[in-house]
Amino acid sequence: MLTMIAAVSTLATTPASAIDWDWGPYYTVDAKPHGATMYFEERGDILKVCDTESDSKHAIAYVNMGTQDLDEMYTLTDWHNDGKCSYARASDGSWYNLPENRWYSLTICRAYNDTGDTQFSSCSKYYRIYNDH
Ligand SMILES: [Ca+2]
Ligand SMILES: [Ca+2]
Ligand SMILES: [Ca+2]
Repeated sequence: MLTMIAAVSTLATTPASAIDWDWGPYYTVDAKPHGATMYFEERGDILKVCDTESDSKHAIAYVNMGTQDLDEMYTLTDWHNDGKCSYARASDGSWYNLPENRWYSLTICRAYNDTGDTQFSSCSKYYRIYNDH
Protein backbone atom coordinates (compact mmCIF):
# COMPACT_ATOMS: atom_id res chain seq x y z
CA MET A 1 0.00 0.00 0.00
CA LEU A 2 2.78 2.38 0.86
CA THR A 3 4.43 1.54 -2.45
CA MET A 4 1.25 2.33 -4.35
CA ILE A 5 0.90 5.70 -2.67
CA ALA A 6 4.49 6.53 -3.48
CA ALA A 7 3.99 5.57 -7.11
CA VAL A 8 0.89 7.72 -7.44
CA SER A 9 2.54 10.76 -5.93
CA THR A 10 5.54 10.36 -8.23
CA LEU A 11 3.25 10.28 -11.22
CA ALA A 12 1.41 13.38 -10.08
CA THR A 13 4.62 15.37 -9.71
CA THR A 14 6.30 14.27 -12.95
CA PRO A 15 7.52 17.53 -14.47
CA ALA A 16 6.15 18.48 -17.87
CA SER A 17 9.71 18.37 -19.19
CA ALA A 18 9.66 14.58 -18.74
CA ILE A 19 6.80 14.12 -21.22
CA ASP A 20 7.65 12.05 -24.29
CA TRP A 21 5.83 14.22 -26.81
CA ASP A 22 3.90 12.39 -29.53
CA TRP A 23 3.99 15.35 -31.91
CA GLY A 24 6.46 18.17 -32.42
CA PRO A 25 8.48 20.15 -31.97
CA TYR A 26 6.76 22.21 -34.63
CA TYR A 27 8.24 25.63 -35.37
CA THR A 28 7.12 28.92 -36.85
CA VAL A 29 8.67 29.57 -40.25
CA ASP A 30 10.78 32.59 -39.30
CA ALA A 31 14.56 32.16 -39.58
CA LYS A 32 16.37 30.05 -36.99
CA PRO A 33 16.33 30.23 -34.08
CA HIS A 34 12.57 30.13 -34.55
CA GLY A 35 10.47 32.47 -32.45
CA ALA A 36 7.85 29.93 -31.36
CA THR A 37 7.58 26.19 -30.82
CA MET A 38 4.69 23.80 -30.16
CA TYR A 39 4.37 20.19 -28.93
CA PHE A 40 1.42 17.87 -28.37
CA GLU A 41 1.02 14.76 -26.21
CA GLU A 42 -2.07 12.66 -26.89
CA ARG A 43 -2.28 11.13 -23.41
CA GLY A 44 -3.95 13.87 -21.43
CA ASP A 45 -4.25 16.12 -24.51
CA ILE A 46 -1.29 18.23 -23.43
CA LEU A 47 -0.37 21.18 -25.63
CA LYS A 48 2.91 22.98 -24.97
CA VAL A 49 3.62 26.39 -26.51
CA CYS A 50 6.90 28.27 -26.10
CA ASP A 51 7.91 31.81 -27.00
CA THR A 52 11.60 31.33 -27.78
CA GLU A 53 12.72 34.78 -28.88
CA SER A 54 12.95 37.88 -26.71
CA ASP A 55 11.06 40.45 -28.74
CA SER A 56 7.60 42.01 -28.92
CA LYS A 57 6.06 38.94 -30.56
CA HIS A 58 4.24 36.17 -28.71
CA ALA A 59 3.80 32.51 -29.50
CA ILE A 60 0.25 31.36 -30.24
CA ALA A 61 -0.96 27.88 -31.14
CA TYR A 62 -4.27 27.00 -32.79
CA VAL A 63 -5.98 23.68 -32.22
CA ASN A 64 -8.68 22.87 -34.77
CA MET A 65 -10.86 19.80 -34.97
CA GLY A 66 -10.65 18.02 -38.31
CA THR A 67 -7.99 18.21 -40.97
CA GLN A 68 -8.44 21.86 -41.90
CA ASP A 69 -8.47 25.23 -40.20
CA LEU A 70 -12.27 25.42 -40.02
CA ASP A 71 -13.34 24.32 -36.56
CA GLU A 72 -11.27 26.00 -33.87
CA MET A 73 -11.25 24.28 -30.47
CA TYR A 74 -8.97 26.71 -28.66
CA THR A 75 -5.82 28.81 -28.87
CA LEU A 76 -2.97 28.98 -26.39
CA THR A 77 -0.55 31.90 -26.07
CA ASP A 78 2.87 31.97 -24.46
CA TRP A 79 3.57 35.65 -23.96
CA HIS A 80 7.28 35.93 -23.23
CA ASN A 81 10.60 34.20 -23.78
CA ASP A 82 11.14 33.69 -20.06
CA GLY A 83 12.39 30.11 -20.08
CA LYS A 84 8.93 28.79 -19.25
CA CYS A 85 6.39 27.44 -21.71
CA SER A 86 2.60 27.52 -21.47
CA TYR A 87 0.45 24.39 -21.26
CA ALA A 88 -3.12 23.29 -21.84
CA ARG A 89 -4.41 19.90 -20.68
CA ALA A 90 -7.57 17.82 -20.85
CA SER A 91 -7.76 18.20 -17.07
CA ASP A 92 -8.30 21.95 -17.59
CA GLY A 93 -11.77 20.90 -18.74
CA SER A 94 -14.22 22.12 -21.38
CA TRP A 95 -12.70 22.49 -24.86
CA TYR A 96 -9.24 21.51 -23.64
CA ASN A 97 -10.53 17.95 -23.21
CA LEU A 98 -10.32 16.93 -26.86
CA PRO A 99 -12.50 14.00 -27.95
CA GLU A 100 -10.47 10.90 -28.83
CA ASN A 101 -10.29 9.06 -32.14
CA ARG A 102 -10.54 12.18 -34.22
CA TRP A 103 -8.28 14.19 -36.46
CA TYR A 104 -7.01 17.58 -35.39
CA SER A 105 -4.92 20.19 -37.14
CA LEU A 106 -2.44 22.31 -35.25
CA THR A 107 -0.54 25.41 -36.25
CA ILE A 108 1.89 27.66 -34.45
CA CYS A 109 2.21 31.40 -35.22
CA ARG A 110 3.84 34.52 -33.89
CA ALA A 111 1.52 37.35 -32.85
CA TYR A 112 2.10 41.00 -32.13
CA ASN A 113 0.12 44.12 -31.40
CA ASP A 114 0.02 46.63 -34.23
CA THR A 115 -1.71 49.84 -33.08
CA GLY A 116 -4.43 47.88 -31.30
CA ASP A 117 -4.83 45.08 -33.81
CA THR A 118 -3.32 41.66 -33.33
CA GLN A 119 -1.25 40.62 -36.32
CA PHE A 120 0.04 37.15 -37.06
CA SER A 121 3.21 36.11 -38.80
CA SER A 122 5.45 33.15 -39.55
CA CYS A 123 2.68 30.58 -39.14
CA SER A 124 3.67 26.97 -39.66
CA LYS A 125 1.65 24.71 -41.92
CA TYR A 126 -1.27 22.83 -40.36
CA TYR A 127 0.04 19.65 -38.83
CA ARG A 128 -2.54 16.86 -38.90
CA ILE A 129 -2.62 14.62 -35.88
CA TYR A 130 -4.87 11.72 -34.91
CA ASN A 131 -5.74 11.78 -31.20
CA ASP A 132 -6.33 8.08 -30.49
CA HIS A 133 -5.18 7.75 -26.89
CA1 LIG B 1 -5.89 12.16 -26.04
CA1 LIG C 1 8.86 36.65 -28.19
CA1 LIG D 1 7.15 31.74 -21.82
